[in-house]
Amino acid sequence: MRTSSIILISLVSMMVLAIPAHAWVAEPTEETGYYYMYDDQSDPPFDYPELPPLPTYVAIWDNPEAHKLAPYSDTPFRWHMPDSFWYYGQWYEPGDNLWFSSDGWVSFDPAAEGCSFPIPPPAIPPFPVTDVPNAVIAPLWQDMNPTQTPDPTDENRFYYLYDTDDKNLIIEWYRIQGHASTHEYTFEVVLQMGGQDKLVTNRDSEVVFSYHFIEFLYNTSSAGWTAENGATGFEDQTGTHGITYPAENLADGRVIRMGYKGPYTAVKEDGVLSPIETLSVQSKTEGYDIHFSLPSHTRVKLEVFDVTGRHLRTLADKTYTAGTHTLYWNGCDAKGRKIAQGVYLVRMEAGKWKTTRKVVVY
Ligand SMILES: [Ca+2]
Ligand SMILES: [Ca+2]
Repeated sequence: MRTSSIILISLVSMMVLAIPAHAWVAEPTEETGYYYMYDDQSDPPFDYPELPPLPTYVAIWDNPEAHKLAPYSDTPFRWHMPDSFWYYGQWYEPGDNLWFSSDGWVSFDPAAEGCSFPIPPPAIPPFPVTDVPNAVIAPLWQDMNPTQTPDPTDENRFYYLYDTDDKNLIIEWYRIQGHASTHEYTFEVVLQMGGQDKLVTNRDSEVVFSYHFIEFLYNTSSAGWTAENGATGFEDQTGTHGITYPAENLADGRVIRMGYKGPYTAVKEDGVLSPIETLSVQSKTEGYDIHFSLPSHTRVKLEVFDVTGRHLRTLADKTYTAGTHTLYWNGCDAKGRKIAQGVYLVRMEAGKWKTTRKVVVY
């Protein structure tokens, strides 16, 4: 009896140990630059908004539409962004660059051009790292060596694919080898782009939420997944805020997601949000409420256009005080006629900022 109790207790302990305690959430705080991270769907980081399920690993190295990156050196590849991405309170827009490194990271920082970003293991520092480049997103920062095997092999290479429909950028390091060993690692980073459509403001809960996700996906490591494999994490544009993910929690099939959630009211001239991030159009039974916030006294022009660019009405053209404002639009054009069903654009010019929101009239 006593023996079986001990066996039972041992089994329970083993089961507890066998269930990976990976749920790891960093609540959006000043310290983390409002990013959060989680890797376990059963433990979402907050109630609002609903998040799509975590993706699963989809290899791209054998996809004929994927680009194989060359030359096979540590010189980062400069990619011109086709769509916008919101990262640590900054917009990166079409035509801006994102650099991909064979060493398991990407960066928005122009200092990444030609940068080898040293400090290889075993001196793996946690993120953030003030050394340039900054704005680094690293699924597995290690001193990889993709020159160890000659082309045309597909292994020990990295690839990227931009899905224009889903606006997903996928970068895969495929059986990439560590510099100091023959260990191979296969993993991905996915950036969900999509411009302002992916930015949501919710006045009720007073948050701004961005669906510009960053996802790290892990496939296999011939060395297993240990803290010695490299650094996993991301940092802001100054390299002073960031999050390190405990590398010993990585595993085959693990997915980590990061996104943005910040307070709606955090509107500062030099701070997190500009008026363009706060503009929202809320449909009412009759007409629309247009909300926006200003960091200071600002001249604001709000106009309605149809999708062909035809001007229908000026809703406002005056100076507003700092703070949050709501403007009602009855859904009529300048002559007081109800506008027809269709898609319209509300354009705001607020000081140096310009932005538009789509409005669907039913
Ligand atoms: Ca840095
Ligand atoms: Ca390297």
